[in-house]
Amino acid sequence: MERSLVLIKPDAVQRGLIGEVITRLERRGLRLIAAKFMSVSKELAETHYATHIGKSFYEPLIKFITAAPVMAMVWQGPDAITAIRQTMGKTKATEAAPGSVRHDFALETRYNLTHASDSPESAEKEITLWFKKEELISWERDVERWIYE
Ligand code: FUP
Repeated sequence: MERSLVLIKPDAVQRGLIGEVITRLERRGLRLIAAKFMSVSKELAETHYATHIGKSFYEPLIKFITAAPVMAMVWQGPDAITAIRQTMGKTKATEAAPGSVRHDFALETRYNLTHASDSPESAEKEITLWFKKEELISWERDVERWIYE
């Protein structure tokens, strides 16, 4: 079973797309195990995007992610990392597959609405960065037996 950090970023929050993104992940069959609506400090943003330091889009990206609240979440399921990134679509909105969140609602790379972990290793790192252990909820979603074994 995999887990992924998912951020509904400031553009999606401002545009009233929190429910839309959550609905798509719920309908996919994934299980929500943590969520908080929060402001992002510069320090948290810089740690989260540390791999991009020095790139041309880094400073605008930090400004963007700290400009309004985000909905931070952890979702779990089989192959969750691939499944969630597929539901969101490619980072560059104009390359995102039809039917994906970014295809359906975005045009530009920076304003691409969501973040989702790209590997099990970065997922574990990101979940630890954004959530305390006690904020992760252990529960059974009974319908899962009709979605996967
Ligand atoms: P992702 O794995 O989808 O989060 O994408 P990246 O780690 O490559 O990029 C992180 C964020 O940086 C993207 F969500 C948007 C921003 N970005 C740009 O603004 N311009 C770029 O050319 C690449 C990324």
